[in-house]
Amino acid sequence: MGRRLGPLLVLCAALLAATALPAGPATATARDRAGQDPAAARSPRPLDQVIPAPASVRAHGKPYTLTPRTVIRVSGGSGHGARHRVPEDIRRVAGQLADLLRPATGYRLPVTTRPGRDGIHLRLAAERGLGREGYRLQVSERAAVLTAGEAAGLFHGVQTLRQLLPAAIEARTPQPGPWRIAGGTLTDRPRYAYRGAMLDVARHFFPVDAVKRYIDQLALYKINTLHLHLSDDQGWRIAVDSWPRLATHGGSTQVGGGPGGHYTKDDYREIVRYAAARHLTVVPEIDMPGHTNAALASYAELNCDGKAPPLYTGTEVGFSSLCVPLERTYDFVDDVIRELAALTPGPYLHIGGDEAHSTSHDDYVAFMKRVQPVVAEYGKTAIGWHQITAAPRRGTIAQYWGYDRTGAEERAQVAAAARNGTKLVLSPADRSYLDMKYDKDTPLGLSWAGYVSTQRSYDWNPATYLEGVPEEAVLGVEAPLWTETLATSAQLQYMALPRLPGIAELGWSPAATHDWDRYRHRLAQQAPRWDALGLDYYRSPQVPWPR
Ligand code: TNX
Repeated sequence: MGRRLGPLLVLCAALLAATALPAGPATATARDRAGQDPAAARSPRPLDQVIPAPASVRAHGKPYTLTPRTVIRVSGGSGHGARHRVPEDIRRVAGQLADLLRPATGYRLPVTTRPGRDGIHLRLAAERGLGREGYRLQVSERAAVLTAGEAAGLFHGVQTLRQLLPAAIEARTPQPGPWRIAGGTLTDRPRYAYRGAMLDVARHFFPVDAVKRYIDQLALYKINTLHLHLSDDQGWRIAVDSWPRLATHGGSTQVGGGPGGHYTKDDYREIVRYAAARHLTVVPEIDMPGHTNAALASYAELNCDGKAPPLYTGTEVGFSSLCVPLERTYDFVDDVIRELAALTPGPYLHIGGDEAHSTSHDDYVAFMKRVQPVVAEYGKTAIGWHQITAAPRRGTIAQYWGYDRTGAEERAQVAAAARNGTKLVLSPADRSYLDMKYDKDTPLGLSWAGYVSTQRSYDWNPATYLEGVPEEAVLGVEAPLWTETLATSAQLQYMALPRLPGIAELGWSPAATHDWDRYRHRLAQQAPRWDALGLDYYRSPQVPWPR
């Protein structure tokens, strides 16, 4: 489905853009067709109409209009006046903003350190209450000023600015405009520090470019963490120098028997670099001790019986386990964690730990007790799927992936760990799993946790979701995308959109902004943007899409 729909949508978006090109009445026609009130389309979008919802908004004054003479000013850092040195990461955000605005506007939009009171201004300045990722946007007739204490805040502010402009700003060919931003002041900062999305590149392999496209979608919604599920029964996707067959053999297939693939270390560094430039941290995951058939197939010596199983291309889970009593297992684990930690600038390394159905409970606990210190030894904080709370260790983060049928005992174990200091990332399968079908007719995805409609994925509160968990134990939320049934970027998009923005909003926006009925209207306005970006999405009947 997605394989065909994707290009078709790009074509439709291009045609729409083409018909909208002649100025005047033709523009109005295109907007009428999109089902918008032409008068409303002419007035700029209200400042609160972005996703995630901003923390606070005050409308006042006249809108700011981009013109062919608009400049993008950057300031901050050390020094004074025209001679001050603006840090490289701030200039980069300004460059990203210019790259975003130039194609559709056709304006030059030079980036300058020259002081001035007009234009779009990215200001690095310490301001109370903005934190590491927050920003303030002040819009008047003369200027649109973004202020933040760090580059990440300016980057998130740019995403807001982008969503406040008409969707046509995303087009890569000149569009008619006008390019206006409503007047007022918007002050914004995230509710949670960890706002993640996971991509399973093990069940189906996704090349570097596909991962980059996904990162682009995450950045638009202020997600700051990309968790990569790099190994599973069906494939090992990262080169490890000390155990080369993991990638060359273990990565040589995927679900359904295709050729699979793996990332070289340079590929992985490129993903990390691309993510970092968009203020996302990469969390690599090596799933252990279960979900390890690809590793076991690559090295006979890792198996208790010394025999390598064949590669696996099905979709069963829970049949493989590293050999816990075997010393060689820990050489392997040490080498893999050491090499992966060295490649990873971020603070976290995920060691899986889910569905170890072929590992005895005692072996599981013994394994996790031995492996967590290895992660610490190489300077990283371990994250594990919530079963890891059977072997709690100070500092380790647990990722909750339960659903409505998760047993009370299991929940209680997680809650007890949380009360004892274990931080939690919440990714409840029946809320945040992007691979769950929307309803019975969804052609892709799985349904073991039930159907996850757009409303269901948005309508929950991370702070109160798990009984007995103190609010401050929640580090944040994550939306995993497992790929047993997904093989193309268009298919990833179809499952992620429109649910991903909802999880992003739960992670960013204050609880006070939470309101499904208002949210679904804001969500509907994202569709023309996805069309302009050539992204596939599911037209959920719960959302009042334009046209
Ligand atoms: C459960 S969630 C899994 C994965 C599957 C996923 C499919 C979790 C930690 N394990 O192995 O891919 O369901 O939805």
